[in-house]
Amino acid sequence: MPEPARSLRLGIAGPVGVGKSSLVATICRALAGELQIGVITNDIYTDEDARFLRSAGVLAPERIRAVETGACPHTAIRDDVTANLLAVEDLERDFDPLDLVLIESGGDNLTATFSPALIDAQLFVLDVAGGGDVARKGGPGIGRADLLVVNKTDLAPYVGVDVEQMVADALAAREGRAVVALSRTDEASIAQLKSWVLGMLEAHRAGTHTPQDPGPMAPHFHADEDGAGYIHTHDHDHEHTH
Ligand SMILES: Nc1nc2c(ncn2[C@@H]2O[C@H](COP(=O)(O)OP(=O)(O)OP(=O)(O)O)[C@@H](O)[C@H]2O)c(=O)[nH]1
Ligand SMILES: [Mg+2]
Repeated sequence: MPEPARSLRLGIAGPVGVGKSSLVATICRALAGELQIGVITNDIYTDEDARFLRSAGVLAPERIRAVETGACPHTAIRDDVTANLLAVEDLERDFDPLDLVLIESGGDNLTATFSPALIDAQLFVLDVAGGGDVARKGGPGIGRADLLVVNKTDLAPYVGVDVEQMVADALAAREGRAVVALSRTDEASIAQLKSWVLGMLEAHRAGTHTPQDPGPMAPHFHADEDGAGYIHTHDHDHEHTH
């Protein structure tokens, strides 16, 4: 079967500090020997995540590019993906042929997921330090991202979280979709993550994977400058400002 020219575009979303950049570094470390990889990071005000990844030495520094969103991260991965899409296409052109492009969202909240206009598949990341209950609470990323990662399992004993229970809750919330319990210090868990990425790449190339939209954000409140505010939703396709 002919391989499509385009890379697998893999999004990584999840709340602030759950270990998204570290996970990108882990994937690069595990796969840079066998795949051609590029990385796009999204930060609100800085290019700090791109600098962290360059200094980790897991990829040639020029293969790691930053998009400064200047706004809520979900705006740039869901509502108007233009800046990210241009960055991905530039990378793909400059390093043709790439196998895999990893796009890290800025840390947002439980409702932020990638639009399938930007990515082919997405990971949603939680960490045990955020609390064992979070997986049960659900939301579009937890429920319907292609893979849910329960990260930093090495910290579980220190924060009193039962990882097995958290994974069981996640599996129940996900109706059987994949969950990986991960720690950057646990090689077996890294092997599981690697094999999931390779499986997704194979499905992408074979044309058997259909990108899914995990769903719109829930209606939410925005404050106005005068102290009042308004509730709005994202359950429409057109662009808007925020
Ligand atoms: N113990 C432990 N710490 C981890 C692990 N992965 C990441 N961390 C730490 O968690 C903190 C946050 O990691 P990052 O990778 O920067 O998290 P992030 O989700 O990219 O953060 P933002 O981009 O700011 O939302 C750092 O101090 C990491 O060293 C892990 O597997 N175990
Ligand atoms: Mg980060």
